[in-house]
Amino acid sequence: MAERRSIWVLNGPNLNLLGEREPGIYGGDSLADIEVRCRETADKAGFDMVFRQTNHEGELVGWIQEARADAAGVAINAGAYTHTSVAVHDALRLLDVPIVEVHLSNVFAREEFRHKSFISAAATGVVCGFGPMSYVLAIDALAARVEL
Ligand code: CA2
Repeated sequence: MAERRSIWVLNGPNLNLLGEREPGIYGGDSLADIEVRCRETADKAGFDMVFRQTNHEGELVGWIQEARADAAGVAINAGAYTHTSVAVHDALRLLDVPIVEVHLSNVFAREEFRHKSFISAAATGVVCGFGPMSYVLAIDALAARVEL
């Protein structure tokens, strides 16, 4: 059987604390719960999954560079770096595969500083506001874009 390709899901700062605070904004699921749903979704679509979280901008940039050699598609919730990071933007620009920007919350219904994203201009598309389902929708969208 041919080796399966991988969808990468990369998560930025503070997302390791999901489920512990602010369930009204981010829902009650932990990141581990979300990972389970992502793995199920990718598996059904015929893909393996790389799922990671970091609180460090440089590590996130390093993982995006690593994804160039392996990923069939990348879903990224860069957390607060969404609104600040030219480095993450530049790294994403170097990817040749589809990219979906993901957010649990509807960033456009929140504070003004969350309306600006450095990720969107480098992404194929954006999913926000659906809680953990944003990740599922992003993976389905990537799978639809990628040839197995
Ligand atoms: O809605 C999203 O997914 C965000 O990317 C989440 C980021 C926020 O900075 C973006 O504007 C939108 C923040 C993640 C913080 O995670 C928390 C986890 C537990 C408790 C509080 C925040």
